Formats: sequence, structure tokens, C-alpha cells
Amino acid sequence: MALIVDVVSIFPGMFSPVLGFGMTGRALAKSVVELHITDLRAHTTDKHRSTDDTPYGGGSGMVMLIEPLTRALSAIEAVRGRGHRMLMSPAGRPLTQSRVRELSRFPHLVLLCGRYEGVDDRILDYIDEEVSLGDFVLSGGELPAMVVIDAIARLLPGVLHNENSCEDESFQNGLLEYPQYTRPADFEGRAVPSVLLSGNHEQIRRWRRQMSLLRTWQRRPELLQQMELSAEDRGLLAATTGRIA
Ligand code: 9D3
Repeated sequence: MALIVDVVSIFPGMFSPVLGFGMTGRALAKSVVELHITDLRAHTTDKHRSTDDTPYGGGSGMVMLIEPLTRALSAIEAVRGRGHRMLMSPAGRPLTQSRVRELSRFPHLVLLCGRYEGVDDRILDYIDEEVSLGDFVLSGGELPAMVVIDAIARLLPGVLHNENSCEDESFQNGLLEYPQYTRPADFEGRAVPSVLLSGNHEQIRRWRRQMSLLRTWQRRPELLQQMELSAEDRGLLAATTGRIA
């Protein structure tokens, strides 16, 4: 069963040039994801085909009109059902890998992309959740919608070449990834760590785990705080940070 994804945007042309490549391109080609782009302007009713207007109460910027948005939602519902409706919004809940995993289990997602300074707040009664990518300002919800689609598509069965390479990735296990290398073994005097050329798979496993722990400790200490370290993990980390386990 394919995941159906509807997107509503005033820039419908942004999506296929980006999503047509790589893993999302493969998901679309294999019909693992069924993507439907709705041009919001097709659901406007005035002669100027307006999708926004000035805010009540004054102030700078424009606000997206609720009517074209809810008309687009109704048109989608009439054809493919209601779906799980998500508004891309800087005021939303920040996306996490665990939420991405949950979203990948819905049969039908409807992503609304805002532009301008925001959307008429009454839209909240017509959607199921607001999703943000984090605390930085973009010019619209289109890139976030594509990020959501990319993050979900790569989890769906039949999209990844190597189904296992999803398993031990960073965030899946709560740690940052260990450093990786490929040829040459020496590049401008920078040698690949010798353990990786040793053929000792138990030593390699321990070294990789240790590097994951060290990098997380150095760069994302809050991730370590949240997790329960095994006795081996505490030993490996202590041995490389010089702190006691
Ligand atoms: C003046 C206050 N601004 C909020 C920080 C208004 C505003 C700016 C930019 C409202 C919307 C936008 C467009 N951004 C998105 O639609 C958006 C977004 C983002 O800007 N950052 C992170 N995640 C997202 S999801 C959608």
C-alpha cells in the first residue's frame, strides 16, 4: 500500500524538480509514494486569484486567506479522503526522527505550505498538527514539506537499497554517527585510523561505538543526557574523555 501525500502550495512547481531525484525520486518511480500537488490558486474565488490579504488589526506583512486553503482541503478530501493534515509552520512542534517514524505509518498525509507572514489562525480548526523544522526563519513551508516527505519516504519498505543501513544510523540509536573513511588509506598525510584496516571486527565495533559516544559527548551532550548508557558504553566513553565512568 503506497503512502499518499497531498501537498497544497502556491508554488506547485517547486516539488517535482527536487523530489524527482535520489531516494524520493525512487519512491515516486516505484509508486511507494503517491504524490499529489494542489495549486492553492486553483481554489481562489476572486478575480485576482488572491491567496493572501492584509492582517486585521494592522501590521506589516500579509496573511494567507483561510478560504482557498479549506477549499483545497475539501477538494482533496472528496477524492482521496481526509488524510492526516499537517500545517508547515514555524510555530509548530519541531520535527524529530521519532515523529518521522510515526508519520511514516499514516496511509495519507496532507501537507499545507504557508507563505507570507503566516496563515489565518482559524486554519487550526481544520488541521491535525503544526510541524516546524526548528528555530530559524524560512520564506515558506514548501522546503519543510519536502523535508518531511524525504524523511518519511526513505523509511518506507522498498525505497532504501540496503534495508539495514537505516538501522544503525545516527538518531535511530540516539547517538551521532562514527567517522567513516574510504580510499585512499592516506590522503595528503591524513591516514585512516589503523584499527579500520586491522580486520579485527570486534575491535572495529568497539572503536566505532567509542567514536559515536565521543562525538556525541563533544557535539551534542544533551543527547547523551537523555539516554541510558550500558556499562560498556560508560567504559568506552571514560577511556576516551579521560573522565571516570
Ligand atoms: C514574524 C514572525 N515570523 C515567524 C518566525 C512569521 C513567519 C515567518 C516565516 C511565518 C512564516 C514563515 C514561513 N516559514 C514557514 O512557513 C515554515 C518554517 C520556518 O520558517 N522555519 C522552520 N520550520 C518551518 S515550517 C514552515
